[in-house]
Amino acid sequence: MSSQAHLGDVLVLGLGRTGESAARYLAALGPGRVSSVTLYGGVSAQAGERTEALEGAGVRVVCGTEEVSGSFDLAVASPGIPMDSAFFRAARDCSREVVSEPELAWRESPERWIAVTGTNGKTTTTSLATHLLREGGLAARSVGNIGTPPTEAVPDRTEGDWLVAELSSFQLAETSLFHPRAAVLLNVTPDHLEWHHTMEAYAAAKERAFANLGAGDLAVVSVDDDWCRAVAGRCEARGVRTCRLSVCSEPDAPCAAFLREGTLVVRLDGVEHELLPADELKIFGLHNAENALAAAAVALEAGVTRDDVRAGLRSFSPIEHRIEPAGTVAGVRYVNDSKATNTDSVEKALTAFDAGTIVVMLGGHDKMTDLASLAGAVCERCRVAVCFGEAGERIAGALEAARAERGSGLEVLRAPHLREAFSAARAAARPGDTVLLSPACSSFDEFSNMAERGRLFKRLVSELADEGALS
Ligand code: UMA
Repeated sequence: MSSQAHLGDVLVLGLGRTGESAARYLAALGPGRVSSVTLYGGVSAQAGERTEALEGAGVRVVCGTEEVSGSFDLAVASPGIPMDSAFFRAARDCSREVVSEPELAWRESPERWIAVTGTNGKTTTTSLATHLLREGGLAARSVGNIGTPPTEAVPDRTEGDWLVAELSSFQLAETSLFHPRAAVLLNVTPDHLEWHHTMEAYAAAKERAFANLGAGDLAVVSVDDDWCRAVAGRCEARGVRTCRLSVCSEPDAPCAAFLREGTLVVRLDGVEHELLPADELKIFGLHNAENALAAAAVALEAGVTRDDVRAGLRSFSPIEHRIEPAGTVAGVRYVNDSKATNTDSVEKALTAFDAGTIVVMLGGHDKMTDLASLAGAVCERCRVAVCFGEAGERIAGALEAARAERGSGLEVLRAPHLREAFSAARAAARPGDTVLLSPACSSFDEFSNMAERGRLFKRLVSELADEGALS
């Protein structure tokens, strides 16, 4: 299933999941396709079992430096390494071309890719699209930012299977030939500005998913925010079949995905597929109806029948750490939304619960994003906010300012870390309330990643349930 171009001397940057997978994939191609594979792990990378295993597979590994030397035909960069970093620049200076790992995987095996991007909702949409394809009897695998580097999936591909790739702006920024059969853009709101510096650069990276789409492909693009609407317009102007995605209106276009009186409807080339009422989905909130519409559109495009799409939409459960029900104790519902690492994601999560019944837990590593819009939404929808971690004080300050401005009754509490924040939230919650961990921050001040933070939250809920059972 792979192309036969000779790749020459290849450089791999980064020793995380991406770098390891790319290096292994390349080394396994053998001398017929690759002359050499060199991996630079960066300053923080250290020699150990992983590097020994890679060396055993034929990869030359260099750790502890960002000063790349040599001459390479191709470099494959890990997404976490910013394009303007000294490490990336050093690699670019000695390579004929630098690509991201999904671009390499696509070049090797370009058939039947679906790309999903956007600031929020990517993971849910990717998982749901994979689920719907499988419901329709097609082999499908989720890859990319969701966790499995695409090069890990390429060698196992079988005839007729699909790769549904969740792609971050980092991964898309270094694509050039990438050409999926369908691509989804859910939304563009401020995030990762420390990597891209400007919203224009961030949005342009996301738009790269559509750069090579043609008339026979399908672009599924939200028209509910300005950045995305502009992308939809540009796709249409180029003659790309564009499915206008909206949960606010019914787009007047031959391809569209929207809600009609609360029911999910996808129209492809003028043919309407009425799916099911949004309140029959197990994933809550308007943004999840949008994710479901996008996933349904690409599944129908791939040939899944309306009945199978319907059945799959009905059976799909929330994914871990994304508005994930974590249990109800003493009449209080606990919800783990640890994956909400930016303000827009939290604002969306808040719409999934009744206003005035939410005790929200906010905080973590401070990304220094603007908090005005979040603070307004929290005042509008929450009864209590517990602010914790490195960003806790800044968030509490923003909430108090918004409260004074709006005259809202929001109670603002402070706690040093997640554990204490959980205790404060539990104490403040009344039966019928929802305690929602939707932190608006990354987790790195206290945890290795957002999954660890979400797991601690869930453990605290189950300890509470156990205490309740004993008392
Ligand atoms: N490194 C440096 N300098 C840097 C950054 C990284 O030297 O400034 C090197 C180090 O060797 C480090 C390695 O690169 O060990 C790590 O590479 P990486 O940060 O690109 O991480 P990977 O382990 O390869 O994981 C990446 C994605 N990570 C990022 O984009 C930061 C994972 O997304 C993805 O699941 C994985 O590839 C497989 O495709 C995670 C993520 O946080 C979930 N994504 C961001 C998000 O969702 O907000 C975009």
